[in-house]
Amino acid sequence: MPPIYLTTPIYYVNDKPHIGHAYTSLATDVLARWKRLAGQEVFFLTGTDEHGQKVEKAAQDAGMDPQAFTDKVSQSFRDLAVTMGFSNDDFIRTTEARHKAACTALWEELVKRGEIYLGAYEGWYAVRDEAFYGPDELVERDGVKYAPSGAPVAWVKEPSYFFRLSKWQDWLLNHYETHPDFIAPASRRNEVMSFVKSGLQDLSISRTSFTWGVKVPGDPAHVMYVWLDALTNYITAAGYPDVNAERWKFWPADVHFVGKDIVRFHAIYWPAFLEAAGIAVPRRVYAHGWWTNEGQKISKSLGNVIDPLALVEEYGLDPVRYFLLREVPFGQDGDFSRGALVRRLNGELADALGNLANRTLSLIQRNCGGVLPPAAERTEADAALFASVDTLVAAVEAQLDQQAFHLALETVMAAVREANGYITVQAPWALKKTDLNRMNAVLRHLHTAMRAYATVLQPFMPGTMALMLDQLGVPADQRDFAALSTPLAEGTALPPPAPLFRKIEEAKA
Ligand code: ME8
Repeated sequence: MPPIYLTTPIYYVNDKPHIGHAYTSLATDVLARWKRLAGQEVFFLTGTDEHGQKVEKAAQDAGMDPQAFTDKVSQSFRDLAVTMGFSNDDFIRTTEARHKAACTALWEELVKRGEIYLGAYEGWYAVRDEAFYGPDELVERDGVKYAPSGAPVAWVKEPSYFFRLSKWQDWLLNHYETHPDFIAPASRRNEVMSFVKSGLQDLSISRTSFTWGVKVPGDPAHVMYVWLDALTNYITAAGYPDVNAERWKFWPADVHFVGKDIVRFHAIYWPAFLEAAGIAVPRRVYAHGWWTNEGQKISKSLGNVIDPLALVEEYGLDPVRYFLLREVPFGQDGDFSRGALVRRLNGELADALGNLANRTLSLIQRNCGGVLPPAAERTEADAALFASVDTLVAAVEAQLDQQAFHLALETVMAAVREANGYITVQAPWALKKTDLNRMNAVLRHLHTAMRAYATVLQPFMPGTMALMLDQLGVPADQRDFAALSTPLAEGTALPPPAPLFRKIEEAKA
């Protein structure tokens, strides 16, 4: 199986992480964990974007030297990764020497190929987005001009190097046509294509009005445009410019996970830079939607920023991980509501999944001496249960390969509901007196089903599913997808079950 490379955006260190940052990295983490369980070699990268005017200004506002400031804030993103259970293989910072070397090498390659020229930039710039905008994209309110993102823009005039982006317009359009999976979901693909069709201008890729960035080789009065610097992180971590590096085998990236706010940079500038430098372009850019908080835009000024650490503290890590990917179709905007989180936690995790495990495992304790009953024949009455169990890995994988995390979880939950129906109808507790063999068979079948559910849910809820697999007596080295085809040995001793999820009173939500 080919190795797989998954990335998150590298986050600006102008402020501490919030739920939006946790969300993108969580999705990436789930896919990375899934592919490892499927036996693939995975490289999962995240990190921080530390240069540019926005970060420089945040450091000044904090009265700190920019490097000391970025050291501090970058650490809070690393702490978030630990708290959220992210399994990233590397954490890149754009202030690292390896990254400056990669940016320098890429710049030199572009110069060598005649893709960069010196000129002067005159136009609108939004520091908050670190982006240039055309006059037709702006709206004016109270004498201030704003970008479509809501960020105020200012007029900038300075000498600048340019990248010949306009030259790549037709190549880009052809690439989108011939690689229909390159940008997802479809709404974003359409948006990007119509933007490119409307005409691309050459891109200003250096600045002279501040110094916090990677210096342009041979012209240190210029620092590189922060987006050229930032996007390069994805090849830095794979070893660029050393194409003999161990990690270069991972390039091109399989999926760049991003939010919809930064799709333009990833789906237009990035493939153009790479193609112009003779480097393979990534396979896919997936731009997910935007979270609001109880119906409101999340913003510092509204004081409604959701701190992922506080949420985890309150509800536990795995319910939060589950909720974020379950509640909202990946790719669409979604609203964060505590009530919705509590309903998912109580209804699906505690009641449907947790109770199923608890009931079945308690019966095995009481009626089977705490020992796994032997593998049993499947009867007609077991067919519906196994119809979903036997196809679960393939069905969930097909959805995850489309980044349809919500559908993947719906598939697992539909299977769990099937098992809940099965236990009610089969009523193994009543079989104790009437048909001991059938009771054993039903409990064994439920055990097999739950092993499958817990195995496929590991990427979403690693900690709790490890506990569930412990309770199911599944050895630690038999928890990948391939191991599902080998039944557990008859007579495996199962520990006494304990509740997997704690219900929350709705009133407290
Ligand atoms: O753009 N809902 O960094 P950034 C969902 N440094 N996702 C959200 C969100 C929300 N309300 N808020 C943020 C940058 N995100 C650049 C990226 S990559 C080479 C450079 C997530 O700190 C989402 O993934 O502004 C979004 O794209 C990203 O955080 C922006 O993070």
